[in-house]
Amino acid sequence: MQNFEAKIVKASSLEELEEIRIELFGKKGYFAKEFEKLKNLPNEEKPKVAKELNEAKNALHILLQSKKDDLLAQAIQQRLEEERLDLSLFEPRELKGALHPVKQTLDTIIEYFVALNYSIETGPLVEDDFHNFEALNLPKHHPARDMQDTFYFEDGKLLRTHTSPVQIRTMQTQKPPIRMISPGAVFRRDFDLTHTPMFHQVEGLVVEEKGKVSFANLKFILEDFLRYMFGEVDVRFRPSFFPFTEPSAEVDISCIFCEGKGCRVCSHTGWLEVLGCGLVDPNVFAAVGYKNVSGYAFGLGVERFAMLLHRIGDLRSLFEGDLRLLEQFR
Ligand code: 2U9
Repeated sequence: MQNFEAKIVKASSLEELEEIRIELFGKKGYFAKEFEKLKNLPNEEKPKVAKELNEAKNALHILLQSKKDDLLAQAIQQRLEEERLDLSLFEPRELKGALHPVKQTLDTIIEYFVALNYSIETGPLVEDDFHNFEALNLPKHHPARDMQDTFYFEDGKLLRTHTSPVQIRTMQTQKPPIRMISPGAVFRRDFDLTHTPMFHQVEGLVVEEKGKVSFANLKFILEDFLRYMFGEVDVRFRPSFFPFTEPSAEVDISCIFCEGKGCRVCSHTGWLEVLGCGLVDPNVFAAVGYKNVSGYAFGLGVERFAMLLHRIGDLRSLFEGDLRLLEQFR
């Protein structure tokens, strides 16, 4: 009996185990023979031996069954190992998407103004002369209207050259107070190292009852915004000119590359120009029929912000769709 137990335990395959089973429980097997022998025993011994035989039979049966379960599990495991699929044939490349750095920058800018309760306004890319130029105090002979700078359609419509027409449309449909930004794509006939025919702007406009907003409010908001975007930079306002604002200013931050000491990026001036702004010209308010109001406005180029924030040296790399650039922004 011991012998059988050892044999079962040592069995290394299902076939071997099956042979042992037949040897034990088959028609001509060990137990069949043993039970057969019972006949020859004296009657008084029969129950005792039969009981012992039955117990041994049951015990071996259980042992055999559990050994069979083990060997089956092993066989399955082995088959899994042997039939394992080599999925590396299908190169497990990361194809996860990412927001384009311009879009990320746009989102960062928008978040600042949304927190200050500015609304986000959008408008058509194809504009008319009135909304893109006339209402913005850009007179008929202004160089910006030149075929050289603007994409015109045959019917006189044009691709907007700034997002300012959105502010005009907003003032035409809403009463003051206005507190809005207009993010979006704009188009100019310009293509060189620092210009692309399409780029993105965010412009802002605040209009209140006359006397309620001043250049000081504009200065405060823009200084705070620029420090939100670029960290602890110095900010300076230089007098400038735009047809739609009076007075106007261009806004510089201390160079974030050399901290104002002077380097190649800031042309050794220590300053980077990042914004234009001003108080809205009265002619613009007149064009939309606003009376007794004052307001301020500003504008920025999103690609320029993205380049400064992410230290991107060449504007064109933002438009080439090269995955090696984009993968760095995941
Ligand atoms: C209305 C009134 C005033 C928007 C303004 C600028 C100054 C400006 C440039 C920055 C870099 C354009 O992207 S850029 O090339 N913008 O300097 N934009 S004030 O003024 C407005 C707009 C709309 C009704």
